[in-house]
Amino acid sequence: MTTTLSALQDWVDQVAKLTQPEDIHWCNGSEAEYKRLINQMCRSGDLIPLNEDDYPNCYLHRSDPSDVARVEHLTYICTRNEADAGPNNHWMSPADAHRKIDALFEAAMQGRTMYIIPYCMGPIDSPYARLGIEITDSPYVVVNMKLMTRMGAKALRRIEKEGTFVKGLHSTGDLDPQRRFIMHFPEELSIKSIGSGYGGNALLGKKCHALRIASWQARTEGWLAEHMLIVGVENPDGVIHYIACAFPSACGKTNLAMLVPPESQQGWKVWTLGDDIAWLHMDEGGKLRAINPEAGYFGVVPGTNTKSNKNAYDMIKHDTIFTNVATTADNLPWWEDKKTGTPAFDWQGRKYDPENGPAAHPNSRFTVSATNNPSYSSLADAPAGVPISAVVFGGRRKELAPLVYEARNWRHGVLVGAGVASETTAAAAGAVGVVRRDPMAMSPFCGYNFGDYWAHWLSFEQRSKHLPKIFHVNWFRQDKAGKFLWPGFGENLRVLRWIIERCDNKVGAKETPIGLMPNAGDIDLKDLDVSEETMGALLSIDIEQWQQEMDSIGEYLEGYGDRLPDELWQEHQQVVDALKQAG
Ligand code: SAT
Ligand code: MN
Repeated sequence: MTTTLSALQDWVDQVAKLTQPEDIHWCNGSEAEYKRLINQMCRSGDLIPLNEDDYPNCYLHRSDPSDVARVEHLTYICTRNEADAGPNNHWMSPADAHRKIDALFEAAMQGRTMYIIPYCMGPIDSPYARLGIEITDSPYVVVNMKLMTRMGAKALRRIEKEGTFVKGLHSTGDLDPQRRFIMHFPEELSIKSIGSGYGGNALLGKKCHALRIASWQARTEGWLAEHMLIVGVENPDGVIHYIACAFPSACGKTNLAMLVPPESQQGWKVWTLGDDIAWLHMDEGGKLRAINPEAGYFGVVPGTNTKSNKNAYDMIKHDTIFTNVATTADNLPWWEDKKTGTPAFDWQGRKYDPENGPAAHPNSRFTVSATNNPSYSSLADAPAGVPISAVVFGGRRKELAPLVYEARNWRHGVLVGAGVASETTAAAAGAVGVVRRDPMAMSPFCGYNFGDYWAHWLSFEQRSKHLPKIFHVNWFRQDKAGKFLWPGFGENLRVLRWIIERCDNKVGAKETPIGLMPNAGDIDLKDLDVSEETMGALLSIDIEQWQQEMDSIGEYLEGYGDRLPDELWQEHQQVVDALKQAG
């Protein structure tokens, strides 16, 4: 397979000349091709087949121990004007970036096969979908892209018809962290990544294309590319509300997207549209509609058990690629909190020894096709996407943020999103558990200046009177002894129900300085081991702490200088004033 599109052929020729691969393979996306690559990787040791009886068609990949998470300090946005990348990104001039990274790509594929992966982000017939080509020398990337995207011949045909596509060039290089870079050129719709084979650094359709480059495209074209799960919540009458939620990496997006209603919530059902990324477009009626650009999940494994996420537990029992989990003596995959089995070998393949830390890497991952998911919504393939009733922001906060509150209006909601902060997790290299600002959960993923991004969010208010309501949730609040106050997981449905009732104007709310909060008794606590007193603590706001929080948000926003929209300052001042009055 080659191509009729000369711009694509020219680029492939250029890349081949620079990287000097031994072979070139155009991926057609077929099952046979997937199997062939899997078998080849099993022979080379890149993949280890897992227990075929209990985990059919499941494989383990062990990455280089220095290459286990996204590397934000090596990730660059390369725009002509530095201010367009903003203080939220590392910046390098396009000329310097190309020079630096092309030197590393020189002869990088010698002795290797160069794979050309045409892919489509979004349903293949959707007007909202966007196309890309990833060139890589990693068969691990190819098989992951097969599960994560609509990849192959159909995508290539659409690329040839439309002529535009995002160019992604990737090589695992020598995996030396000193020679590792993830560079984005939004003005050229291109990405270059070298020196890592891991997830978000190497599967260029995901964070690099569907968030960093797409957020830039979205701004010029009038839509939003967001770090959000999309979930359909069906009530006992069969009415489904669709909700899009933005939480930072490893804060439970996959669990919420695949939520299993507890027994007390008779008749409620939850359908998964997406677990990580949403593209939101405004339709002719002024409604925001969401598609999930991805076709699979790249989820955190540790903590997955039949209680926390039964759907995910079952979903990853077949046709799954595991990365950096441990194994048992009978070659089953194992991870912390699996609640069954014992580890024999850790994620590095060493004999398990608790002295060496957790058996599975805390950021170990599964890759599966979304169609493996028992709660998969068939509308995940609908070209027009689904209408969004509510947008929900959230983070991991021990204190401060209540279980749930609602923004007064869209503008206030943009401030609530801009003020998101969360304790860091193992999804990115660096310290874990430190509170950092993560506006809209997009801090590592927005491909341009956050000041311009908030202005873009605010601009939607002028375009429609039917925008979703905006909420903030926090499942992670703790008491003084460090115990979680809210049970989370399936019980989060109770909070989603309040959110839906607010969208349908079926329930009232209490005005507070930070927004609208549930009245006592409006969140269903039936059959739940949460006392009225605990609920009071979950829904309490500490005025003094919030004053400090608003100061800290203000300081953060000031960093955006004159790119910060005035409306956001006004909203900030309004909350500050309300807190002062209450205090
Ligand atoms: O490594 S990924 O960026 O793909 C996963 C994540 O951090 O959410
Ligand atoms: Mn993510």
